[in-house]
Amino acid sequence: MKIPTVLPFLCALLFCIAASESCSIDPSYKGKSVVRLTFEDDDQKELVLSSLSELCEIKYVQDEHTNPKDNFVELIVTLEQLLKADRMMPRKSVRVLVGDLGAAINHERESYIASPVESGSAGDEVCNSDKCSAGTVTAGQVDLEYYKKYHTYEDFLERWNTLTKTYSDYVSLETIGSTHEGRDIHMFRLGSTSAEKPVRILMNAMQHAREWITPMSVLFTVESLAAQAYKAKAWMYDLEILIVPITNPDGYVHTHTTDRMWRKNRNSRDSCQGEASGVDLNRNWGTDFAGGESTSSDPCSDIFTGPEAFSELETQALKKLFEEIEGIKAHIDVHSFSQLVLGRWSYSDKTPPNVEEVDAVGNLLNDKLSSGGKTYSYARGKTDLIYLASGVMPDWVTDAHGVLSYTYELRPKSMWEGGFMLPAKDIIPTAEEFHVSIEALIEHVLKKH
Ligand code: 0X9
Ligand code: ZN
Repeated sequence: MKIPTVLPFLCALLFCIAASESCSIDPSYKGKSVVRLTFEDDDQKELVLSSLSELCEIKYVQDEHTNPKDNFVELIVTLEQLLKADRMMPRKSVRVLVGDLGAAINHERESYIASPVESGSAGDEVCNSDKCSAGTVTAGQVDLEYYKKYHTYEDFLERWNTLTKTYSDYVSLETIGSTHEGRDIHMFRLGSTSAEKPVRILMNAMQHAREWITPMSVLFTVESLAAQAYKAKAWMYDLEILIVPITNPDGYVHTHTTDRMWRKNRNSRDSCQGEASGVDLNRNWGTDFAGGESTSSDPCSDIFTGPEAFSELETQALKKLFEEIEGIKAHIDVHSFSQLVLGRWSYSDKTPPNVEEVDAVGNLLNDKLSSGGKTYSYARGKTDLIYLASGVMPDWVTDAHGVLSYTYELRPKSMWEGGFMLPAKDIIPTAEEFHVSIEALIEHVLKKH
């Protein structure tokens, strides 16, 4: 009689040993769920997480966004892990945010990414049918069709080039570096070439590959400013806007081809389970590098710092910009998600220089971002809204160059509303509120300098 009772236990044990040795979550995420676990205390957290890791690797989707007040983590889990968490914790503490992540990714691919027909042939004279309308650029207008879906890297390249042709007097596209896999890193330069010492603002999007809304939003601003300049040239005379739409092109391509949840670059210097480990570019900057706030020296971690500050070609390319281009008065590092504006410092609670201006502009930008009807929040240092982080870009920008610098976290507010997979219908409103905030930043900078 003992056999039937012991057998399931033995099987479970064997499964557990086998799983802990070999189970890693495959990048198709088929049948995997995204779950939020809210813990009563750190002891419970440790117990539950170590039990789940016996079944399969623990894959955090957004540990970094853990609200320091509410002790929770968001994980991608197998069904077995989900059931185990459910057994170990009160029901209300286990919240399934995405039932089938693999299915959600497939849905996004099928419905939210423009096909080459929709986005191709931008500006081509032959392209005068409805099929091509998403790729058309008409001088003086922002083409909203293009912003109804997400785009592949190749589509972006085509679009960027068309924009520079349409607005050749005030928009150019430069190569500021190249990546580990040999892709160019591009930068738009918008504004007048006539001013001797223009005031400059620099923005870069997508240090993190999975944050797809970010290049869409900054591109919308490029198009909006270019259209505005076409209609009323005067406003750009003393101003130059520099925009790096995709800081991490290798990572972005990887999110389309292989792993939608990929965050880092694709450096293969170190490996993780036989694959390129990549480096978290927003932990690779020189201020408080590897300082221990949300960093890891484990190549498999999403917050892997790399071997030393500026070890990566992408961070080197942007660093060089700050060293070579004079007159940069403000900088925005564009991320998603959480609807936040984050001022300095990221790595510590210390008061930043010019704290009044940092807070006043941070609040202003935050109000403008909230103009589209969604609530954004402004914070700096460690608050209920955000953890500290070492080696991040805006800290270095302020620290090394004294430039006013913010992190944006665009829509949505939570994983519940899509997380990195913001529904395509929200691209335009997000891009519009982003643009409104950039106009306010331009006004501030022009008034001051
Ligand atoms: O962790 C990051 O690099 C940024 N968040 S994200 O989810 N897009 O990865 C935030 C960086 C700034 N962090 C703080 N001010 N704490
Ligand atoms: Zn990010």
